[in-house]
Amino acid sequence: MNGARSQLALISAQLWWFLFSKPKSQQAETSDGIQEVSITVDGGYIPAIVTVKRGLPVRLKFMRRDPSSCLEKVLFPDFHIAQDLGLNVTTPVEFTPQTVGNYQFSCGMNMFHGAINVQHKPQSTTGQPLFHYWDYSSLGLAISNLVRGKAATIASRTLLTGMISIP
Ligand SMILES: [Cu+2]
Repeated sequence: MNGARSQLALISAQLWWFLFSKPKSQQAETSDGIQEVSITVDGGYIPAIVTVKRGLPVRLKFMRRDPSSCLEKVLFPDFHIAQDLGLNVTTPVEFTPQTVGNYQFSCGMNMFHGAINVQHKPQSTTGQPLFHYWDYSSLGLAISNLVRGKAATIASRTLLTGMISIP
């Protein structure tokens, strides 16, 4: 059963990812009422996911180290921001998210991506939450694959039984 084996491998990979991978997420630090995060632009955005609180100004400090023109612009469509990033300088991008949600940003060509995760409650300073929303979606995917894999196994078994019982 090659299909079942590859299905199992996929599920294992997803479970492994769910349990052990650390999302490259960073929580903004608030000083003087502004939530600040430094983002390095180098072959993408580091960190690519920034967690902030709703209703407080956000200042993302982009330090572009990547000379490729691909990353010379950063777009925040939800906040109507298109910002040019100078090479080897820090360029601030500021906005105040009023609604809880996940807001994507990208390079000018929509090739590299990041996201601002706007949360409702103030974050505890003692540590990151254990699981994030994308972990749940990943677990959901793994479970749905597991269920689909089971269903496929049952279906093929039923089919096989049916074929054998036919004289
Ligand atoms: Cu690009």
